[in-house]
Amino acid sequence: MEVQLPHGQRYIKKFIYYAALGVPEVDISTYKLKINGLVENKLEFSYEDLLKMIDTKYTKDFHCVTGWSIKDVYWEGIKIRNIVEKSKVKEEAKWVIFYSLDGYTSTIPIEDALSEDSIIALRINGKPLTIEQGFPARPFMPHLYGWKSAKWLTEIEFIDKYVDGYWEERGYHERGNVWEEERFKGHLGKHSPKRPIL
Ligand SMILES: Nc1nc2c(c(=O)[nH]1)N[C@H]1C(S)=C(S)[C@@H](COP(=O)(O)O)O[C@H]1N2
Ligand SMILES: [Mo]
Repeated sequence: MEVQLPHGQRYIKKFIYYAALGVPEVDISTYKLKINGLVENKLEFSYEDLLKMIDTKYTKDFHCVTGWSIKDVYWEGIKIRNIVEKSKVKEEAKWVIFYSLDGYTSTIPIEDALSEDSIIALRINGKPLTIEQGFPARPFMPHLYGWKSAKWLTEIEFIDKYVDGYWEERGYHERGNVWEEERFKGHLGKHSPKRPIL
């Protein structure tokens, strides 16, 4: 099936690696992914645990808000909704914050985290993530811009009230849907072109 490129994006051949806060050192022998916040069961997974939980393999494009996209990336990971089921997320949870080893954070609405295709990615194009790609894990939501995909993921926290992440604090959108072109806060997207300037 031919999928269209979202408005304002162009394909390039290779990922541009970003590390706003530097590339951290990862000790995989002590690494844990923590599930925290408004959950009945606080959980921790080692890298070994995560590899055993892989339930999703698909080919999806990746879109950076700066305008570059990568076509047909093969991803392998774990549906966030399956992790959510295990941890029994409470009713009050409305937002999800991803925390990274380097101090980077990103925030998304819980419904986007629960989308069928939203995963914790462990492998790209048939191989474990490289350090530059965010080894050992990063969330990937195909319908959200790439800044939401926090590399070197260490914690998923469920919260009720919205809190900015690293780029959200710098004016980027609370949700970041690529099809609605939600790049910046206060931008209502391409379906609302007549937004008045206040
Ligand atoms: N920890 C961390 N995660 C991050 C970033 C970052 O600087 N630090 N940059 C984000 C942005 S803006 C994008 S587009 C993607 C880029 O992924 P790549 O570095 O694998 O190309 O990572 C996202 N995740
Ligand atoms: Mo980005």
